[in-house]
Amino acid sequence: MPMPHRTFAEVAKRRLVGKEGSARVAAIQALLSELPGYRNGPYADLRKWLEGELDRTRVRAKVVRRDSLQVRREGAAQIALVGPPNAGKSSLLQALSDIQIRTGDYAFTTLRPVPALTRIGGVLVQLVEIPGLIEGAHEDRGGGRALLGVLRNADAIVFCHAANEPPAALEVVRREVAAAAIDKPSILIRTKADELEERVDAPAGDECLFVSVLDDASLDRLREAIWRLTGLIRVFPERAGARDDEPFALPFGATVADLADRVHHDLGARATGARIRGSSARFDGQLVGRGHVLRDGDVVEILMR
Ligand SMILES: Nc1nc2c(ncn2[C@@H]2O[C@H](COP(=O)(O)OP(=O)(O)OP(=O)(O)O)[C@@H](O)[C@H]2O)c(=O)[nH]1
Ligand SMILES: [Mg+2]
Repeated sequence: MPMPHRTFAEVAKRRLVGKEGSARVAAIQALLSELPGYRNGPYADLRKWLEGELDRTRVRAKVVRRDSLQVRREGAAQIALVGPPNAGKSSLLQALSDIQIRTGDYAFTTLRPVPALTRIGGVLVQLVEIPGLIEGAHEDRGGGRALLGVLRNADAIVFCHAANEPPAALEVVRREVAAAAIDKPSILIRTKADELEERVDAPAGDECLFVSVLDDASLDRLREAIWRLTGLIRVFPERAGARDDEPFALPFGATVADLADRVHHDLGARATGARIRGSSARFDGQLVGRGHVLRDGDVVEILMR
């Protein structure tokens, strides 16, 4: 008995998320070999889609070699890690996701933007290490213009700076970002906090977080700070009394109708309101209209005509 085609499509998407190049090709080929061989109907459509993905992946692999700076957006938001060389950006990327990346105790270990997906409270967020922003980057020194171009596409920035280094190196990077007229929501983190003999205060006016890849609690705080930076909210639909494990990520200010629309476009028009629990509810099980504004963490049972 083959897997229902809808389930197969879900499984396929899950297995491909975050994969590029040869890993993606291998995953697609494995999926194709598992697909029942019908020549018509939904399985044939899936086969066509997978074969198309195979071609697109191979084309991308070639393009990537020529113009390695493009980063394909994935996940609910794209957050750039920016900072001086050797600040520990790659180490953070590695600690927050399952990619393998070179880290090293010297400058310019990473030469190209590197994306990685991290899961925050059930939502995938894409992190991108932006390497090598040196003085004069906005005038294209060190290929800076293309790197800044990648940064321009991001939704927000995490400035990374080693806690035991003087702030001058970070200032260089910040000046280049400002000179390129890139102005996005950002936070500052002080990395390698485990190397500090005693905790120093953050510069006034900055939201600043001390992080060490050796300290899981600090990484959890960083995840939450990154989530706040996305400006998104996580909302859990509830069906037949059971809460979905995977939340939907919606823009700040989203309503019950917006959630219904995302769950299924059919539902958007049909939703009359919802029964909600969570911080936007005055009490558990409150009945609200379709225009009710949701908050992060709400559990929502959509009611419809
Ligand atoms: N003690 C300690 N060392 C760290 C931490 N994070 C990174 N490092 C070390 O700092 C060095 C630089 O780390 P990377 O992650 O390569 O830094 P990067 O910012 O990606 O550097 P470039 O790609 O060269 O710009 C490596 O030797 C890491 O092992 C940390 O939290 N604690
Ligand atoms: Mg690096």
